[in-house]
Amino acid sequence: PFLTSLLTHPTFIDGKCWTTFIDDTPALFDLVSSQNRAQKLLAYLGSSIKGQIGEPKFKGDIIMPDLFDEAGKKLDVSQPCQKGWRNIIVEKGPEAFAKAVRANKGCLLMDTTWRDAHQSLLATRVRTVDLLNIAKETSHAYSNLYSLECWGGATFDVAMRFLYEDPWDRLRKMRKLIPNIPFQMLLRGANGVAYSSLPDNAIYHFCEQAKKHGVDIFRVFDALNDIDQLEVGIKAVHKAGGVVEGTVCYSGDMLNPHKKYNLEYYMELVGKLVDLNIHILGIKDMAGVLKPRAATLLIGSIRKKYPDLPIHVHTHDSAGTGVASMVACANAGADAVDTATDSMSGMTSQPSVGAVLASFEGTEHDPGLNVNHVRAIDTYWAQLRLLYSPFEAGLTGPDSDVYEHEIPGGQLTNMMFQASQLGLGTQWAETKKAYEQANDLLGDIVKVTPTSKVVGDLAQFMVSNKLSFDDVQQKAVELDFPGSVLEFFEGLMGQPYGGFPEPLRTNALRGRRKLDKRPGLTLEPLDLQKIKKDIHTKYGSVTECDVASYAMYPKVFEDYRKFIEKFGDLSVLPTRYFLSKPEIGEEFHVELEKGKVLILKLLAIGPLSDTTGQREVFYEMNGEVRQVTVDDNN
Ligand code: 3PY
Ligand code: ZN
Repeated sequence: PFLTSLLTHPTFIDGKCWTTFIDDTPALFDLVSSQNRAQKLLAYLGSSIKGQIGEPKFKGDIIMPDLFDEAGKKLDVSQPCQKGWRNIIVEKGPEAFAKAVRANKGCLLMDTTWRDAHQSLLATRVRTVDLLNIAKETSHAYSNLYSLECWGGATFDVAMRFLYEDPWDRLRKMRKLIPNIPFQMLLRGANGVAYSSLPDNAIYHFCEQAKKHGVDIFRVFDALNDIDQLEVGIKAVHKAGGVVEGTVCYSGDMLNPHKKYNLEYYMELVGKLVDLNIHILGIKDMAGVLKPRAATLLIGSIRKKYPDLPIHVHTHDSAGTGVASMVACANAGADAVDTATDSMSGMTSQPSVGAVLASFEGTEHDPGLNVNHVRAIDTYWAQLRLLYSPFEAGLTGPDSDVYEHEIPGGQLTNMMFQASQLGLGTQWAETKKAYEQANDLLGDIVKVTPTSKVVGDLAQFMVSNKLSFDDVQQKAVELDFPGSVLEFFEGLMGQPYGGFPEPLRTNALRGRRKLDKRPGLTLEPLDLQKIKKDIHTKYGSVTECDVASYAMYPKVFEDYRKFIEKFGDLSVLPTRYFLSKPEIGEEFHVELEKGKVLILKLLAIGPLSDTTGQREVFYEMNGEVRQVTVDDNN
């Protein structure tokens, strides 16, 4: 390609080449690099010939919404909106922001569409390009949001593992297009965005990068509400200068006097969080089990004891009571609640923004959003939901059984998806029952990533081995428990409230260690300088963000870097072609970078060779025929 680039350069053709022409003409290399990128892209497109991901239900061009002002004049959204709550954070800092939120009359909203909603409905698969395409409009339509939840949780690992994207790149690009709305992320306390505890220095380093590259508000939780684990994340966010939303995970049913987690438990935990100087209190109802009357009692009690503490409530709409619960929270004194755009809401996701706005209409809770703008943005998401249809779990309605099994929203969708893929539809009821029993066996623990996985793994283990509650207790010494269950019993996820169940823990561990303090105290600090050097040696370039990614997910990060070495940056590829193959003869465009557009057409797919396991795929690229050899086995 370099030779072609040189031989076709106008200066070369004119015979006016000078000796340093190559050195003085970096555009030659640009061309080489775009040709390389184009070839890598074709290789990826060729590999999708197998159609390994799935056919979206939506295939046309996405129609972008227009926003209109009160007088019916079209709003100019060519530039991002500059007005919003983030200005207070930037100009005056987290304390001033917390005060302003508390002083605000209405009940503000956080939009979860960019994180939890797609994590809970579409296996976290929404790609950066589809977020960026609606970013400027969102900055205008949602300018009065408390925050836009758009990072952390599962998005971090899924971005690299399944979307072949750099989560940091996503963060920086979103930030550029939405300067006015606070960005919120979900931080799993001492686990960062990973599934088990990391050395403290990795958490501090991660939070520093996250704040630097665009996160404003950090919702810090721990999957067992273990205050020592929470403290690590909270201190790291304080140090980084972020807004600390210290969070209580709500579990069980505090209205039921026989249940473990009662009002007293929650009030004590809130007290401990307040002592850690949190700016905002988060109440995280990850399974959607906070019934309206419980919401009134819980939020009302916190409000009474801590009149100055801003309260932000999160729920999932699994049973269908999400809107009623959020209204109850607002009535009881919550300052902000979570919703998702209508077409990405409901069931395992958050309650719909349209329904909450309608419920707040004419009350003192007005969140200050323009309903028409909110609905206009939803027309975009309705199309995206169809575009991502291969990741739908096939939920058909609410599930009030959640009050018994307490499976968190995202996990419920995942488990259903797996059950339907395995053709275990009939075993689904059994799996839910087993989940409930597994939770009881483990001591009725708080269930959210990563402890929800422990309960889910034990439930599946019980179903597939036909083990009853009593069987597990009686045969524990001889059972090969799933790894996550053993890690939990070892204490690698922190200490559960009320302690570990005995003798099950001892019988299952069979001599393995038992931690009685937070795991971080026994972990050696990561050598971040060495990680940086190693990445540089292996891949030629490295940033502090890469180091943070590696610290969270060493293997996933390395696989991602190898993948992009082979196929290049796929973030430029429209989602339709990222997910599935084009039709023969279908023309489509890919903008490699501003002004460098590839016009592509799939011409033909050759037969599979028995001897090599490969096939030839033919494309037309900017008018020229290109051929790629595709390995059908990778
Ligand atoms: C996560 O940790 O990713 C969650 O969404 C927990 O609710
Ligand atoms: Zn959630």
